[in-house]
Amino acid sequence: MATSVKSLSNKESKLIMAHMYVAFTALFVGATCGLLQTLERSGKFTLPAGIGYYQILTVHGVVLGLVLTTFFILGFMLAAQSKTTGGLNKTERTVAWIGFWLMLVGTLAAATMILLNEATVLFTFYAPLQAHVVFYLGLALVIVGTWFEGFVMFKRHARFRKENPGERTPLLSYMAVITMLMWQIASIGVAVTVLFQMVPWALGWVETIDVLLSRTLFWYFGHPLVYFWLLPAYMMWYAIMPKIIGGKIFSDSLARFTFILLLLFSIPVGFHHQLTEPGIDPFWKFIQVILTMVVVIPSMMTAFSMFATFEARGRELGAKGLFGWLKKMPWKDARFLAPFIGMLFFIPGGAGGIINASNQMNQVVHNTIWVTGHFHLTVASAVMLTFFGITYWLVPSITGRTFTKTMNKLGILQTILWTVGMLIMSTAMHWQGLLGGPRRSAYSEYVGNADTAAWGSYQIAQAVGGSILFLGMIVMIIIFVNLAFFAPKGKEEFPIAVVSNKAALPPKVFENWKLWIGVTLALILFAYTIPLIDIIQSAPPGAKGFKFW
Ligand code: HAS
Ligand code: CU
Repeated sequence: MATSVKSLSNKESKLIMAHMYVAFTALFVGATCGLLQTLERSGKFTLPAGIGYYQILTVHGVVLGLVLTTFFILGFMLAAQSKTTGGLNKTERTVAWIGFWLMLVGTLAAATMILLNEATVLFTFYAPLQAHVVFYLGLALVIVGTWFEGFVMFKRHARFRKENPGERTPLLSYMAVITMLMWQIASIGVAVTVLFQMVPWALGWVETIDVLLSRTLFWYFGHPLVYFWLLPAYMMWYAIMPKIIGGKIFSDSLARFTFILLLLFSIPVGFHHQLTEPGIDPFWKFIQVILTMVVVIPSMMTAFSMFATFEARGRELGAKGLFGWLKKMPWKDARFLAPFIGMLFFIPGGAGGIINASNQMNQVVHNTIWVTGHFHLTVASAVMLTFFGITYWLVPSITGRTFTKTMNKLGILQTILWTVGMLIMSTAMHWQGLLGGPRRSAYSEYVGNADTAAWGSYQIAQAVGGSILFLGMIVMIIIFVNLAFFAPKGKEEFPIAVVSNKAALPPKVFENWKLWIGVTLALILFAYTIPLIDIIQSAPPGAKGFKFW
């Protein structure tokens, strides 16, 4: 049966927990830097020992945006896939371990360079800022490591299909495959700019770099990167949330179709990060903005599915009216509360995204701290609260422990702290952004300017929010350590929901991978070929490397 939950071998549990240890170490380091940033920007605090604001900001972005997410996501997806398909064989496990070690060595190399102040280039490592070559090589290793783990997931899915012909493939495995397909295709872009542009330039083999080309290759990867964070949260919303509220998956086929659309449309949209960048033909910016609006649709479908799931369950329990289901939800269960609040955050987060993608409005918000507010609603709230919710059952079910009532209470407290902290911080960021407050910038005092004087109170609010978030992070670490090492032994459920309509098998074409990869590549070629030719042919003289720190 595709939907039954399988048990994992000890060897596989080790593999998954290895990912989680790195992820939560990253949470601790990254969120601590986050606190320091908000304090510094408040103007009331100066970093000690000559540590630079931008160095801390680089640690924060790289460690949370790239390390925490990637390790958590791969660990979670390996677990979800194994629980539904029946686990990895020895070769698959070995390949996954190779991937893990490549990622870890790459992470440590990049992190060392940042700590040595040799790579203070922020998480987007935009040229012409130039880092130490080891930083770039470290990033490349991380990417290559993820490819190994991605291939393991492809292989595991294919093996399930071969061993169970004609059966519905497990939804979570299907979703993991789509997520990794999107990731592998997208990360080729960043690998190319890192290996062929940045490494030779950082080594001094070439003197200059084509800045626009490198940023374009980065954003070809950068937007799917944010969906690489989001899709695993969607996996939880579609396939696990229904089980936690005692319901069923509203529609398995709709969920799969949503993921197909996300694969097709997440990549050919990178220009919406470059709308203010000169050198890209406005026509192609316009095309990619339209494609951006198309990639919003599967998220709208997700919102619809989630409402349907909640309402169906609510009505089963006797709820009436449009929002009667709200009263029937398990509010006291942290496994529900955290991801549910995540969903609520995603409503303004997504709306903000549509504002960003609208050309004229982008001119107002681009490079202001509004954008920082946007991604703290999306990745740092919607996604992270969902990941915290996942941790509450994932970790104990793997370590053979239980999520006790006390820990559940702490989980509720952590959700409240995160919610309040993020509401204060991200609202202040959005508002200050509308007043022109810059992003990616330390505290600055433009004395005597009436416009900028208004920023101060918002920066204080961000420090207040940041401090509450720091407390939330500490509570989360306490819960994680408890679940990993100290909670009482027992059997924690790995909640996987069943489909409401078992008879309706998903259309066969959904597993036609050649077709979906083909359409994805065709869309990418359509959106990128001509503008890339333009960019390369009319490139201005390249830029020398700069180290401003
Ligand atoms: Fe974004 C910048 C556009 C989604 C992350 N974004 C960023 C950056 C990050 C980021 C990190 O067009 C900064 C990068 C940098 O450093 O420069 N974004 C969008 C659009 C969407 C979007 C159109 N972003 C995300 C997600 C992210 C993320 C997801 C991370 C996880 N973003 C942009 C643009 C920029 C940008 C521009 C560049 C700005 C600039 O100028 O630099 C959309 O995909 C959003 C669609 C989402 C929805 C919401 C659906 C709602 C759901 C919840 C349902 C709730 C329920 C509960 C069921 C339409 C699914 C209901 C219960 C009740 C009681 C009501
Ligand atoms: Cu984007």
